Amino acid sequence: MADTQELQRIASQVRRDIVRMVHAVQSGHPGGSLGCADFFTALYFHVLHHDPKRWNMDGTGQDLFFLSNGHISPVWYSVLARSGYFPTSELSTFRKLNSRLQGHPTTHEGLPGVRMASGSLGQGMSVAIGAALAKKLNGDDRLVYTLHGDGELQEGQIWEAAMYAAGNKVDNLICTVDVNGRQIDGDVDDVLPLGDLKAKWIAFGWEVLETDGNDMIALLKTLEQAKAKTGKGKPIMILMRTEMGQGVDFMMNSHAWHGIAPNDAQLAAALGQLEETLGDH
Ligand SMILES: Cc1ncc(C[n+]2csc(CCOP(=O)(O)OP(=O)(O)O)c2C)c(N)n1
Ligand SMILES: [Mg+2]
Repeated sequence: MADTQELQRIASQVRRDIVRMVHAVQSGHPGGSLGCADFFTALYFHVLHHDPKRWNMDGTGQDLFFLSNGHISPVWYSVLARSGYFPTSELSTFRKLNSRLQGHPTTHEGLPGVRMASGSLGQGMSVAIGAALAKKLNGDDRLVYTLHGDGELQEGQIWEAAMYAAGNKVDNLICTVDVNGRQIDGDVDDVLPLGDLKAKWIAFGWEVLETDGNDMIALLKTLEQAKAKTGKGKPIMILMRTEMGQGVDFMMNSHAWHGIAPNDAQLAAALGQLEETLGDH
């Protein structure tokens, strides 16, 4: 397991991977990816019980992760490659024809680490609940994790799933939300306000934790607390405050970089702010 300093160094390389991947094909979603780089690094390099070398679709005996906001695939692909699911050289095929690294993840290409197609928002929690219930039926005590966007929470299916999970005591499930306050067209508060998210999840019967999703120490602590709350009859929700574009100054403080690619000069400026720690792909 990596320590905090090592995790921060990995996250810096993951951020470099993200901007380089999106720049190379001039398409993709850097904003949410950069904001979630610390979470993905913590999850894959410290929290998950997983064995990339023995990856299989069922994941019996391993923790599972489902990315519900599939548009932030660059951060996931980088972390999957950096943790050994496939060669980092494959990151340069992102969004190309016939690549296993499609803009929105799919299972069709058989990319190790991906167990669900996503991109159409709102579906991941339902899939994760099914997987969590299957683990219970199989006597498998490993956990199921998800990530959702805050804009994604405007999907009705999320709240059906939320009711179902609490009503059926799916307590081996840790869901997380990237609360960056932004979505594709603007600030969440301007598009469709979510109100008091903590109160909403509590009212739906969930155990709720809040953290700073760009503070590695806080993240690790909260993920540990979440794990300690499993098996007690309630599903768990972690609301993570993040900054869209975190780590690249001109990509922060607005929704502008939700889904656009940097040009050559912007790439150079971004890379100047992100230390190369593990070697570029
Ligand atoms: C069902 C569905 N409706 C609309 C979209 C289009 N869409 C893609 S990303 C996005 C914004 C989602 O906001 P959020 O989850 O907060 O992601 P962020 O912008 O923070 O990365 C939308 C509406 C979609 N992918 N799926
Ligand atoms: Mg958002």
